[in-house]
Amino acid sequence: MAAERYNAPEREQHWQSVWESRGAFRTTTDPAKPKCYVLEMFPYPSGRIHMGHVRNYTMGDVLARYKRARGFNVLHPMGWDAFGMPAENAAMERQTHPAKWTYANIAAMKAQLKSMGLAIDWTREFATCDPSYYRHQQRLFLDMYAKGLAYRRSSKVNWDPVDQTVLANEQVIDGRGWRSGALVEQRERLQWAFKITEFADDLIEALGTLDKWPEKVRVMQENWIGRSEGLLIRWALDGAAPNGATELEVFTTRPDTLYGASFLAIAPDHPLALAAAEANPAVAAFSEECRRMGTSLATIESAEKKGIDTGIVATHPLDPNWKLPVYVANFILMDYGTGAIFGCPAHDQRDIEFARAYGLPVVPVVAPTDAKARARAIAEIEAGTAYVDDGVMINSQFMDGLDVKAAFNAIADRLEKATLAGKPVAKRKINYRLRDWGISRQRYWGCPIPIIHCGDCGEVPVPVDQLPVKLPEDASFSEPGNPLDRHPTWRHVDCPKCGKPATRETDTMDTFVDSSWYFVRFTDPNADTPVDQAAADYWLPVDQYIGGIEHAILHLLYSRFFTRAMGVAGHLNPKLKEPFAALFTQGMVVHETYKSADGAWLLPTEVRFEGEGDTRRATEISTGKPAQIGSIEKMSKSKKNLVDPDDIIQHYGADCARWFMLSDSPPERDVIWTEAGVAGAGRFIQRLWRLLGEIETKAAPKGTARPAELGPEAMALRRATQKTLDTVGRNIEGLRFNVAVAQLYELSNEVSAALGKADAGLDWALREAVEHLVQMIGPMMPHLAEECWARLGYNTLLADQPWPQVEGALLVDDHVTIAVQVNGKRRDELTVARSAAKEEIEAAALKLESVVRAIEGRPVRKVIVVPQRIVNVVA
Ligand code: ANZ
Ligand code: ZN
Repeated sequence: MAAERYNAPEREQHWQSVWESRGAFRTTTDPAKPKCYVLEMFPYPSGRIHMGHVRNYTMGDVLARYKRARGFNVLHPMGWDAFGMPAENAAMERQTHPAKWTYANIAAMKAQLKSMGLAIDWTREFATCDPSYYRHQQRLFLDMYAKGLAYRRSSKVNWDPVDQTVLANEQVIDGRGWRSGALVEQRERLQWAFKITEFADDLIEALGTLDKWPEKVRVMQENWIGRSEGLLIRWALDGAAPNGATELEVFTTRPDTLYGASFLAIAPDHPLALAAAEANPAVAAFSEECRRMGTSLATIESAEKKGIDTGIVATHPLDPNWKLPVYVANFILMDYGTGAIFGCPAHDQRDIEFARAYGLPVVPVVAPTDAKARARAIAEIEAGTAYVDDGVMINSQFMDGLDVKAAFNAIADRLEKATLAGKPVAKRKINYRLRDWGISRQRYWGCPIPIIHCGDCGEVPVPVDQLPVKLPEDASFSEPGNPLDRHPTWRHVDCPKCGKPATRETDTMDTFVDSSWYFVRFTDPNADTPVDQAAADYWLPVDQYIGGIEHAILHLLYSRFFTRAMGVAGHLNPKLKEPFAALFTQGMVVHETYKSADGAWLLPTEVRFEGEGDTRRATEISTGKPAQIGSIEKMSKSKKNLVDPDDIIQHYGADCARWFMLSDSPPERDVIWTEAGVAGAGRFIQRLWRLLGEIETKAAPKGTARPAELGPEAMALRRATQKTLDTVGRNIEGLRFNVAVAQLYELSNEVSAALGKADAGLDWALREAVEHLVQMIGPMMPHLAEECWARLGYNTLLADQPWPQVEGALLVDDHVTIAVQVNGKRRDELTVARSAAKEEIEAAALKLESVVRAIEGRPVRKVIVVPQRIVNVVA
């Protein structure tokens, strides 16, 4: 019989429409059933899905389908992270409306995702730009505002003096406005923020409970929050400080190094620096230069350390005769600690660079105990590298010989008792690197902040029954700046409190706000309130969250904050702290790169290949000239090493793409996409399809009762089947998809091999093996599995079938290997049935060639058999 080919693209469409018409993946809240919430990070509707999406959503889908088969009520939703700059840029460039552009992209991407055959409950779909979603976000904002978790404060923005507008960080390119090219200024402006610092400690503490998160993500979060235990130290200033200041407070995590101090430094915006600038034009000019450099951490870290002596003099807290200069310096941030430091060059790299530039003393006060190591450390300090490791104190009077930690405590105790102007010189202080989350954006395509400003009443919340505050549809995008600001009518409203003319807030929310609670909304996307309590209580937390490592910090931290803030604001059970019980960060999809003879990047579809291995050559199809095969890199538009998921799905089918994505590398690692790899997956699909054809004549009919007698071949196949069933299940559960795939390849080989054999009950064992095989590939290649299931004679949906029960008894290997000795000396080993009788084992041992040789013809006096362990022949 000539096997017909499996026509994946055609059959996939068929099964997708069957699932859709039967509502196969619709989910309801059902507290009687155990639940499992599987979520992949929702996409930004850029217009087309890329291979990274294919990988991400395939993984989630395998888990969702598997959990469903295991009897869980599975929530596996999809939506769109739809606000943001690209839509607004498109509007500016192409005279289209951001909404039009966004919804067109959503339609296109939704069709693509559907073609992947994902088991998603599409009835729960929403886009964050739908007023029916952001209306609830505005409600959350108001309730957080009422609890003091949302507030307005003055903070810095990038100001484009030519376009007269605030710029987002990504619109500042090399210090200039992306559009005007003007030098960007830092301006203070009232902006909205969420009080994430309120939970700083808890956000660190609770990381310890997230045992199903990657260690590296927990570390990144911890570093971002950046808790440091230190000391606030007040330094007396000598008489002539410009604003009459008599003291300067610094924050330090290393008070132990106080005897190595050689200068103080303050941020350009520190009040003392501002006063010094007024008195001294050189200080003013320097501060201005710092402001222009910007305040991003990266620029500050990498810039040359520069400063200017203010002429102000401070007195060392432990020695009234020790005077230190106060500098304004470019590496001191105003919004960390107190915006002022004491510099100890020997033990801080920034300080040593600074000290060497300005001829300040460098005195080591910490050193390793080992003499050689100490000499090396001191030599390195002299050469300009700070010593930042642990050690013992030197040159530090009463602290000499103490380790760093003991010295910290000794000096903290002493300074807490000492006084300056009647108050303690120092106090212990915990500082966080984490800042409150500034959410104001001067953009159109975001969620409007529901506040009205009234000349008499100040900030007035928009009454809840007037939500949503909708974006005006008739905005113009032809000019720079915020379209909401210049809209002729939108911002003008009456004050809800006093009725006088007032204005709306025109800032919109950072799009990270939208993605900080979408997973909550999925639990009941139609609720009248932001959250349906019963639904949220049942579904949350998300049991498995899957996404890219690029969201390891902000998105996850903001979501963790929101979960807590929504608890405080009465929208979530306050007992729920953590939104994502388990997190998985998948690797990237990478691909070879190609360049034409004249150095231009080429798409994979623009080159042709000959040969293999060392002789593999590429040719540019259009010119016939040789092309260069470059390194393997993350798929990107700029390097053109892209493969279009649509092409793959149309050519090979979604199952093939899914299978290859899963098979080739562990999911946390990068996967190298190759044409040969996909083609291999395609061949496996056809092989399985042929196998189904072959077993039609060789396997027992559907529903045949298990025969009384099963020969050894039948038993071996049964054991292989059950073992695979067991391990594949556990490997899917553990997200080790590539291992599960390898095991399925193996089982299909065993089935093929068994086709050529004859044994009692083998036809029955074949039927079992193939049915289970089909069920096991179900989560990974769901269309092919449905097709096979039908071919096996079922008219049910495979997607509705429970995962087969493992027969535990068959997992225990029923053979044992035992050692064979002759006169106490090990000579060989023997594999026998676990149930073998003593006589059987004895006979088998005596037949072994190695035993016969060792006996050398002597009579066997005795054979001692310890079942399942050892045989000793005494001769
Ligand atoms: C003296 C000292 C000696 C310091 C030494 C370090 C090493 P973390 O751990 O990140 O909290 N610092 C304090 N405020 C600063 C600011 N606003 N801008 C720039 N640097 C600032 O860092 C705390 C340390 O960073 C503090 O401890 C301070 O320098 C500096 F051998 O004080 B240290
Ligand atoms: Zn008013």
